[in-house]
Amino acid sequence: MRWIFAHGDGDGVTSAALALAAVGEAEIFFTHPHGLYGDLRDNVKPGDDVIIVDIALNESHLESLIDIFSSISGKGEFIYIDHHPEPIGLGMDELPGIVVHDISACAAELTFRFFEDKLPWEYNRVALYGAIADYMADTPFARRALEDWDMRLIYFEAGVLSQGLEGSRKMYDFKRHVVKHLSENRLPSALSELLVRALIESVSEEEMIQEIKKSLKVKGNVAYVLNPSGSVSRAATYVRALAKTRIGLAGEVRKDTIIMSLRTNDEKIDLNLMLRELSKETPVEGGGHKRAAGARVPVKYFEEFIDRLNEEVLRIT
Ligand SMILES: [Mn+2]
Repeated sequence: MRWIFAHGDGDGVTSAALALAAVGEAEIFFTHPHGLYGDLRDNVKPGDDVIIVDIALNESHLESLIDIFSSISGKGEFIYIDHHPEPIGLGMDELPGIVVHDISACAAELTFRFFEDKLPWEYNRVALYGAIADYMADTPFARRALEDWDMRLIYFEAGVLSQGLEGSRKMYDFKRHVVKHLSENRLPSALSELLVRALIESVSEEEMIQEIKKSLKVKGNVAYVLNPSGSVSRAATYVRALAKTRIGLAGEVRKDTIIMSLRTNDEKIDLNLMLRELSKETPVEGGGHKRAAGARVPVKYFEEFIDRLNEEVLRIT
């Protein structure tokens, strides 16, 4: 059996579609850094082939992950493709199996380039949708690929895909259907359910912006909003822009944990590094990219967490 483990966002879905188109058949499983270890352990049987795309490696599960990667790659084919910064204290060349790791491009671009000899050139537009979804369309590959198409069509389709997926967060069967659809290089807008979800998502995003204006809070250099009506990753961007702070944070309270997205547009701030450092000494689990990251923080630690972020901002700037 062959598995593709992927993130459920635009970059993850397009990466999975490209990998599926290249290998022909596979079970698609959506996961995230926090769940990767458990999902591999509970699903992969000895001898299975595994491709992982667009999933960062978490500090907290690192040793178990390396063990399970070794046991998978000992009996089957194991390919890990990712673009998130590597975990502190691990060189990516220490990982077993085939590792494609580059933080300068999105996972869909890396996946397309890795499987390029197995894919018709027209699949470069699937990689472009992923690149646009992950705000990483300004790479030499993406600029060149865009020359093969009309930019406005590609951006429209990438927008339908990103908005549509944002509006179908936990609908894994639907997302598997999207992967299959894209693996045939069919247009996102040709999938009517995706198109309708994209339209609904855009309207509710507009409503959410109005709502954030009223409910945002500012503490030092951090503006935040809890339980926005839409996606926390979008809300984090809007809360920062509306409050004109250096960091925007939006979180969803789930029992005693806040699951959040953080965004900055400040060149000097590296959110991934800040969160990974905090993960080592506080009950925070988080990471991602320099400008865009995610974290899980206990509710009772939230206020102190905001203070720690503010201290870090003051320390580095
Ligand atoms: Mn990505």
